[in-house]
Amino acid sequence: MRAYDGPRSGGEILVDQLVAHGVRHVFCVPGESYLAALDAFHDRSIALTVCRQEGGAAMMAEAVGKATGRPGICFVTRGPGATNASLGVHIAQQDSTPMILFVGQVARGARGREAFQELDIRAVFGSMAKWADEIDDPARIPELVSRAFMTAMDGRPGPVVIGLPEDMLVERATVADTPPSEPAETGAHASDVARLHELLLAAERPIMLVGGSRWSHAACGALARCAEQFALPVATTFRRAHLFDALHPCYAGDLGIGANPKLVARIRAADLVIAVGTRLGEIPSQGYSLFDIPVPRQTFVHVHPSAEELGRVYRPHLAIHATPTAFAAALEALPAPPSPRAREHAAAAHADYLAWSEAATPVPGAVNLGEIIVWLRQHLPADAIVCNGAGNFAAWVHRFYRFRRFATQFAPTAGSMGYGVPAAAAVKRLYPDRQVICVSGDGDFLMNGQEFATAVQYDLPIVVIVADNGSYGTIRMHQERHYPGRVVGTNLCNPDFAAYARAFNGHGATVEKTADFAAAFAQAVASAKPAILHLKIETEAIAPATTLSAIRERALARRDS
Ligand SMILES: Cc1ncc(C[n+]2csc(CCOP(=O)(O)OP(=O)(O)O)c2C)c(N)n1
Ligand SMILES: [Mg+2]
Repeated sequence: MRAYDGPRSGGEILVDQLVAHGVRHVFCVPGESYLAALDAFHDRSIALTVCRQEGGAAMMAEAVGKATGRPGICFVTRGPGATNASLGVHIAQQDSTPMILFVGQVARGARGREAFQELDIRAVFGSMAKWADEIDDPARIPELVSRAFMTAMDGRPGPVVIGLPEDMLVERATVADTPPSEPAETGAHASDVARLHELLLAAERPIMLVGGSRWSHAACGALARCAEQFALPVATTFRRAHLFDALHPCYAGDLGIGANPKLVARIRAADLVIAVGTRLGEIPSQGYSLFDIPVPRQTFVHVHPSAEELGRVYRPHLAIHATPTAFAAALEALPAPPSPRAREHAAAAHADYLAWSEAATPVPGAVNLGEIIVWLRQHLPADAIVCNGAGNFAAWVHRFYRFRRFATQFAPTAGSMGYGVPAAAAVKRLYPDRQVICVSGDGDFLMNGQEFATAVQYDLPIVVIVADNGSYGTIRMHQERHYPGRVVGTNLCNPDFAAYARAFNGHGATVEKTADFAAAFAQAVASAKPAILHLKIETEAIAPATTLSAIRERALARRDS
């Protein structure tokens, strides 16, 4: 660490701060507004990944935050760069992910004149970030960067946006670096744990819902052991399936979009619901229908690392202000003689999950995405990472892929299309020895498909599966439900995605039959290049359990009745 070794430029001080905080990767699109910071990366130990669009760069940084629990770092230029990057900031907000976006800004003396590409960072990001500010004095960079790290990680993690006036970055100052910090582990109070213990022992139909961030391998392990001791069914909330081993005898399933109706019924009928780490947003609460607001019918225990989330929507019977890691450790220490009835209850919940996810459902067309996901779950190693963005194609991933380990799933609870490719590139950059798969829709892929070039540039052999149904299928589905037969603004005329891959100097292949997938996947892996497998899916095959025509017919019948 550098300390008082003579004046450094603001750019140097800043990048030295990142080094001091243990940052290994930074994602950027360059801009003339932060040249002095860019220059400082030239001879420092941080790996810089230059991206093709700031939305992609910010999503990569967000994925690093998800993977490590420490802020993912992104650098972009002022107006156009920061507004492109806002996608990743919004994901970090909704997904509770630590992330810091540094934005090159106009010179201090020009501020307020609407100078070239000037952006009011505090105003624009004020409602989206946990903290948005600018650094005006290079001597305060260590202080403010330290605060940015703590703010991004502490309590409920989230994004921080910091503006860097370009003249501040070249000004020199003498200042010491600040050492790195760790977020506070808020622990459960002994009397709350005792109360929870009583509730657990008295409950006949308990269930635990896990989600949010601030988890770790250790926390997931402790929770799994505790679930086993108490014979406590555990469901994961939307896009957090990696928090609990799908083959654990207490796993009750994925509480997301298109959740197993038996799981939803089980939660409705529960006498005790323990929500850990999750804020129970609109999707896991099944459109705010699962629990009464503000007071749930079920005895409701809410465990969250942020005091502000406790009682925000649901008034809990027992509120526990604790991180998942501290809570899981406290829970594991409790004695638990589970009754045979409790064991039966947990076994039934797991059996429901296994039955729901076991075999792919039949769908129209020659390529069944469900069968492909089942094949992947049977053939990928347990530590393989699966990324996706948003669209109906993801329903097959959520239902049929069985996540076994922490941090193997990277998907936006914010539902932002275009997340999968940048997330896959970022995690492959972090973990070059692990297999990284991205499942995309045709619409979803082209929202950030340009980052396939980044995967090629940095030699990141990810396999991207593009489920091409020629449609913004999700919206078409809603359209057929509400305006049957009136298709407008949802059809897509697509490129040859395999040729797209080859044009970028990657590997590309088209899959027209389910049976051809295994060989195509093997070839993609053997190519050792970033690869795209273009699946030709019928538009009709809109969801695992229904078709577009069936949705349309039901809607027409409703209208005519
Ligand atoms: C950035 C962004 N823009 C728009 C939407 C709204 N939206 C949700 S799903 C969807 C269509 C997804 O299409 P595709 O990726 O082809 O997947 P499909 O539903 O066809 O499987 C759209 C437009 C969104 N979620 N995110
Ligand atoms: Mg589509």
